[in-house]
Amino acid sequence: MFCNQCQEASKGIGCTVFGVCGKSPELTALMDTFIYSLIGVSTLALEVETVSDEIHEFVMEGLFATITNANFEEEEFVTRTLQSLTYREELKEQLVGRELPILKHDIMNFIAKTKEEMIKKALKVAIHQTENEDIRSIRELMLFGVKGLAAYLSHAQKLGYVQPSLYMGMHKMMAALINESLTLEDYVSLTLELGSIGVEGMALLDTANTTTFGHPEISKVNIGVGERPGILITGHDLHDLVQLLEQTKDQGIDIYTHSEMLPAHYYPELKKYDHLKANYGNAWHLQTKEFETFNGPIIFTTNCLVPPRQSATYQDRVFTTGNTGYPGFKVIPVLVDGRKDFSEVIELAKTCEAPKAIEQGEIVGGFAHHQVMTLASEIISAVEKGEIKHFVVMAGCDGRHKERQYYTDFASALPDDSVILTAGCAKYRYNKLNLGTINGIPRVLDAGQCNDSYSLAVIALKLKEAFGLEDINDLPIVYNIAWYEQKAVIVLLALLSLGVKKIHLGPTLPAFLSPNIVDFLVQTFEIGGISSVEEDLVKFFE
Ligand code: FSO
Ligand code: SF4
Repeated sequence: MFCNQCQEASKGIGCTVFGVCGKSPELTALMDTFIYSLIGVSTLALEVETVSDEIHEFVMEGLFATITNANFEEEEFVTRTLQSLTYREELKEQLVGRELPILKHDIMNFIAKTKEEMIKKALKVAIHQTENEDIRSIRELMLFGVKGLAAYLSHAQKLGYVQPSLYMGMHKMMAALINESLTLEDYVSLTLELGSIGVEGMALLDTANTTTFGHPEISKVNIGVGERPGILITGHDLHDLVQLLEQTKDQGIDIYTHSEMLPAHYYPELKKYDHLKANYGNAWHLQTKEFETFNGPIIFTTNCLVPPRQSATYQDRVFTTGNTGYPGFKVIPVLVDGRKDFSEVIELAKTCEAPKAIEQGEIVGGFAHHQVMTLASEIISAVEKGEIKHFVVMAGCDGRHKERQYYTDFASALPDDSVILTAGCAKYRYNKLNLGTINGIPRVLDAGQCNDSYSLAVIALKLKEAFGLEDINDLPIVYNIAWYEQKAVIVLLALLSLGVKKIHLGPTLPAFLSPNIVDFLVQTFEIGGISSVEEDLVKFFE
């Protein structure tokens, strides 16, 4: 096997024996062949007259399912690959009589009917097999970015928000991955185009979320527990959460959020449910410990699922939905009208004990662009008076490696006149540090989930306007971003496409970037890594 798509790739190069995340060589191969089949579908989608929503969504959901820590079910990818090849044949029918060279390509003709055939096929068709190191690197950058894009488009679609041009953008990027006539320069411009599509995708999701659930507002979130049994919901899918909240009303149970579901507490249309009780625990990688003490059922709506330890006691309390899957975990049924049926989870919850407290107190969040802009005059005056000297964007991901302690230390060591802007699960490294306030403005402003990094870009653009600056890079903003998986890749590409420079990316640069591509990113965007807190505090603020 070979996989290098996340920050925890073994030895900073790639997982070759077994995934650090728990992905087996067989699953890796099945995903590679599945991706190859999807590239075929996307390539055809660009050529034919009509592509059904079903096919757009199939590609989008398929990409989402291959994101790190989303789905560990081998059979799922066998089924999806078979479906993908069926769609390929249907699309090809629309091209009968046309002499397109691509129709002779293996991607349009290969057959894989069994799991074994699919696993074998991967040896030749994984994007990682691309010979030229730099083309391989940029193709991987694009593939991983497009996976992140697909995840965000999927969330928007669930709420009824679709922009067909973004589906076509997704197909265009996929088709480029096997196009041998493209030069490195072509790939560079496509990558930046992907970043712009990422901005549009995140803007669409922002509209979907804020129109459906209202604008996030300053909110205090309880991190303790109540006395009633609870259901813990994790992942990013607010559409699943609202259905769960509806179905659990007046049932004598409470709903707790975990990890990236925390920002649900900031939305008026979600926080109005009294039984949306608290946020339990921390970032995704601590789940194997935290799920032990929760006592009640747990629902995974999206990544990040960590395979349970053999000794885990919570396995028969776990449910998956959407693109998540793990052998042995129960799956939430979907009704004919598309709604999810949480009745089994609810009945199970009623038989469970209340969660055991692992923390107490509260945290404050809800600083997405709309809320921050209502505070604009206070913020601008604090900057003008010199009370706020720097904004430090510390958005992104958390992860299990010890080196991520850096982010806690960095946040603690920041001068008192700096404000952290955050989004994503990276915040758990410093959102409970009590870093205080400046003139009533908290020093950690949490915009929301990783996709709400878009909010941080909007805030930066609006501050640029408010301060009458020409360039977003003239703002007193430092970017010290942590990454883990592929959604962070689209966030990074989106920021680059908006012209943001001097982003520091850590804890390590992506393993899939070749030295030449790193050079390009350094030269063009002044991207850099991180070193020690002491050195970085000097370097970033000079
Ligand atoms: Fe992923 Fe990062 Fe959003 Fe985390 S991009 S790892 S679970 O921030 O949250 O999906
Ligand atoms: Fe390794 Fe990350 Fe790939 Fe998992 S997703 S196999 S940890 S590189």
